[in-house]
Amino acid sequence: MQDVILSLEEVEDLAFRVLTANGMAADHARAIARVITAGQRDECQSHGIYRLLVCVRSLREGRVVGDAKPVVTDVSPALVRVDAGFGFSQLAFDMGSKVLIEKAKNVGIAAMAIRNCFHFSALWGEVEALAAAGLAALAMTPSHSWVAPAGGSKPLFGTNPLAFAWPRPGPFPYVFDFATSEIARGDIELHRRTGKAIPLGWAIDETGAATTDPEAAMRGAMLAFGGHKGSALSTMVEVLGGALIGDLTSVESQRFDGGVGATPCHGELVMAFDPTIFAGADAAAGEKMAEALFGAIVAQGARLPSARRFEARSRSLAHGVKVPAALYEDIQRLIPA
Ligand code: NDP
Ligand code: PYC
Repeated sequence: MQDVILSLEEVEDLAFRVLTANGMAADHARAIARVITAGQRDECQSHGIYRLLVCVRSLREGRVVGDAKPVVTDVSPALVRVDAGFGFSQLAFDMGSKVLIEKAKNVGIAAMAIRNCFHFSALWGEVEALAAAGLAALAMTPSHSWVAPAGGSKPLFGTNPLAFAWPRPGPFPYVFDFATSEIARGDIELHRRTGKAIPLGWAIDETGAATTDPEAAMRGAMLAFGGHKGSALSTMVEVLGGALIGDLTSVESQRFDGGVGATPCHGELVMAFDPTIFAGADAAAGEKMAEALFGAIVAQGARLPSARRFEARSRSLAHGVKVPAALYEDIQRLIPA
């Protein structure tokens, strides 16, 4: 089947129409449509327009509150909490991040705990927004228990993404953003949709044997990236992005889902650091040092994380995005006649 070519405006408009036609309030739909369009624009297929399928399932199953009003609480000089009210996370992030930025610029370091949110998006958009305000940033969130700990064979951790951004001169910050599993769950779902085998090393089946079958992988367990190291980072995401902020771990989020297959519901921790306060008079020297480091990475022929995404962004802004025709048709069908 051919791909369908859409402009970014068409993607955003389609996402908005799909969401509002399924009962989502306009403010949430706008925030989510923006994030989904950014995912498709940056050729993050697992977190672009494909996510509309799960968003709509979550809405139709009555799990997500489509018109939730996030409540922002100023907890302390360095901590803002946002109760997303069991809506999707995007509006809560947009509202809370304004306070987070202000706090980080006053105190030097600040954190935002988003609670009670359904979370499906890639985290790079969030840390990029903080870097655009001149801050370094870290973000992390649990998901559903799909990933076995290193040395184990039963699902326990979420795919638990961890993202970092460092502000740079010019349009693009330094950003990495990865699942602490070998691969995001969304990529396995996309392999299943298109009937493609997954690479060995992503997952094991229910008996604990390595598998290339996406169905068997989804019934079995995904693997943590980097063995015990990814497993430890994933544990950190569970405790900082769950236990610390008074919200659910991935096991609890899975239990809360009750087999519906909705977007995972839990919390998120976002941290921001102001280099001008940390380094003071040495901030400009610190920026130079960081630039020298990035330059030295590239000088070896290696690439910086997000370089692929930023290239995709330029391409999509100029030429629009490709959406597989079968996916496009499935999404069109989400708008009731
Ligand atoms: P990838 O493994 O595709 O990429 C991880 C990071 O590594 C990216 O920053 C990527 O940059 C970079 N990278 C990849 N190859 C290289 C290379 N050769 N040299 C240098 N850097 C490289 O991502 P994942 O599958 O782990 O995660 C995909 C997305 O899924 C993430 O955005 C994550 O936030 C999201 N996610 C969200 C979840 C949620 O609960 N909300 C759960 C799990 C994942 P580039 O993009 O430029 O290739
Ligand atoms: O792709 O692993 C994933 C994922 C989980 C929640 C949102 N994305």
